[in-house]
Amino acid sequence: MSQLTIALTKGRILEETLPLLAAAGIEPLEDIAKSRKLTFATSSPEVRLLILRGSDVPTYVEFGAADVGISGKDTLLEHGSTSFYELLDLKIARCNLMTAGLVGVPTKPGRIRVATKYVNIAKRYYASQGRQVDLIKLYGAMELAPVLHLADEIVDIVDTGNTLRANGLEPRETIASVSSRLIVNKASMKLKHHQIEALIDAVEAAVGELL
Ligand code: PRT
Ligand code: MG
Repeated sequence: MSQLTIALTKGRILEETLPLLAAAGIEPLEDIAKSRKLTFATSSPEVRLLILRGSDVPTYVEFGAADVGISGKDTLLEHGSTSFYELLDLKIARCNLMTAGLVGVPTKPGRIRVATKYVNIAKRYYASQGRQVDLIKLYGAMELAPVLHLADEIVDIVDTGNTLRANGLEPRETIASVSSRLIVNKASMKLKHHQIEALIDAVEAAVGELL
């Protein structure tokens, strides 16, 4: 069998991915949390794991540096590429991509300023609504932008809504529901078809069991 490289997203997605992989018979040979390594051999000798920044996972899979990847749908939408297959919804790390603004301040008519790390998603969403926006790219703490009048609205991930509320914001519109997805490099899908099919079947069964 050939080597199969799976790119994982570190952070909260990783925590929910590892039990799924374990149920599918793939366990890292050392504790990922306690290591500074970026690649890990597994209990399945032909399978190797990469631990990446979320936004790098689609890039590794697109170029075939990894055969398979696990990514948040938000990351896939922002990456905006059809250059890999999205084959499985893992139903983990679920949340919503939403617009939000200051509580009690109605959406301004006309051109507004929107702060987000999801500039591509925001650009497409507001265009689809026929609304004119100036986008401001931020890398974190989006919730601060409306409070300090840097922006009228933000586009961000919302789960319980607690983070918005704690900062005097309210959710407005839902852009997409988000969960983590399994993606596959197009050439790998041809060249390693049986291995990848087997992996997907095993992970899909694990998703059903652990749900
Ligand atoms: O480091 P980097 O900027 O790449 O990402 P990160 O540090 O935000 O990564 P991490 O580990 O938080 O994981 C991000 C991924 O997890 C996202 O791409 C989503 O696919 C998924 N996910 C699921 C979430 C959440 N739920 C979530 N609640 N990502 C972020 N949040 C944050 C959100 O940004 C906001 O600050 O949680 C807050 C909102 O939660 P509530 O419950 O207060 O509404
Ligand atoms: Mg975070």
